[in-house]
Amino acid sequence: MANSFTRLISGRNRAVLLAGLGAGTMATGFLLSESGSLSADTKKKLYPPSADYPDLRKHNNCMAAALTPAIYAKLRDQVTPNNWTLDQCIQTGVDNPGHPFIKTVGCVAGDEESYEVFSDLFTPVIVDRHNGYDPKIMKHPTDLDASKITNGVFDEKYVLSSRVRTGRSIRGLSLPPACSRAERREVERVVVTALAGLKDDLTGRYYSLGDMTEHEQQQLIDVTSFITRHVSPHSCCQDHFLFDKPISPLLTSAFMARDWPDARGIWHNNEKTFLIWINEEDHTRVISMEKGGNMKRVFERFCRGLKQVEHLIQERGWEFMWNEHLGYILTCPSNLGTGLRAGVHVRLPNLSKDPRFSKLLNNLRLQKRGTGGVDTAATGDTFDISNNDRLGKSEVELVQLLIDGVNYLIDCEKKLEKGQDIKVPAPVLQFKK
Ligand SMILES: *[C@@H]1O[C@H](CO)[C@@H](O)[C@H](O)[C@H]1NC(C)=O
Ligand SMILES: CC(=O)N[C@H]1CO[C@H](CO)[C@@H](O)[C@@H]1O
Repeated sequence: MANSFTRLISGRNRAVLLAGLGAGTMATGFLLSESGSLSADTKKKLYPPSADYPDLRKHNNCMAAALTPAIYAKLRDQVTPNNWTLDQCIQTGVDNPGHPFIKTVGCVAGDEESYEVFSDLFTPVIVDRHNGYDPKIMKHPTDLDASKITNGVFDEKYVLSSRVRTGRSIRGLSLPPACSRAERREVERVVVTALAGLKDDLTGRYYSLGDMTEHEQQQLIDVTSFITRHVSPHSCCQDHFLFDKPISPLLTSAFMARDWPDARGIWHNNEKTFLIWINEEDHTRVISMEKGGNMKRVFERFCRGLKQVEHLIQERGWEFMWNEHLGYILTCPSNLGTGLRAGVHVRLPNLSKDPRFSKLLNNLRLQKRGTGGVDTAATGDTFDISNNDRLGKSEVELVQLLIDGVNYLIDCEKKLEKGQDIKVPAPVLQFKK
């Protein structure tokens, strides 16, 4: 009796069931009805993949563009070592068709191995999302040497604040869509223990979301409101408010809001210029930021902090998820590679009214968002300008690209102020030949 059941069920439920069986056979029926995934797995096998294929006819996302009945048939019954499935990867993209003009990503990884086991789906998604970067043949460069940056201090008449963020995942633990409560708490423990070893200007402390007092919350809102977070419509990865349980269907359909706020929190240094969010959309999100235009200093602190954090977790026997084709492994395929978004808040009242603004940003491989939320993008004078790419270029290259691009935008703004004409530059190449 026990054998025929246990063969059908996944690891986590299996442990519960076996424990239950020890308590007596009467427990079996009870545990079966409690175990959602047991019935789901059992039922699924009764139907062929063609009968399970999702209806994607109205969808505009990379997953829907890449998935075919043949890929689905091949992958539906595969699992990663953590028993994560293709259907769990794509649920967010099935439930959220996207917008006719805004192509979302439409899938997430549950663990590092998802990218390998389901590569027939993830590879075309990555090629599509990362402008032709083919992870089967191309190699991703990593470079965290901030001394290579040139012209990294902006004119503060225009640039109000500077930020660099990325994510890092702890190898061996499931990613936020798939992690158990125990794994999530282990991520928090590993990272918070390591962060306690940061020294000098990086010394700081951790605030657990569940344990925070209202006073601490308000203080942190003051800190984080400066990061200004908004919804990026382009991916499942959004910068959102820390203190609220995520309500975006892109995230909830990716199972990322479970157990909120258990094992979530934010760490920051005493100067509030180096921050790490734990167990939000990624195991960690690492942010270096300050007011003003000194992007070089922000990037220098970012690189130094990241290297120290990596060293500290390695001392305790852990490491970041990384490989030479995908770079740093994160939950959303759109963040693979560097995971890096370097951005400034910059005032461009004249240029932003010029019809060439979008083309200019496009050719410089920059992206714009409003600074007070998505709605302000069309009307405000101040924009959050950041690098568009994540994969195939190194951290140094992407930050330099942002710096050169923003300096170019500021030059254009100055020219327009004087009534002079501006030029749209030639498109920046995506990958090195
Ligand atoms: C995955 O499922 C298999 C088969 O039910 C089970 O033997 C294994 O322990 C599970 N692995 C994990 C990590 O839960
Ligand atoms: C040419 C032009 O549009 N100039 C404007 C640039 O922005 C400043 C500040 O908003 C305006 O005062 C100018 O009229």
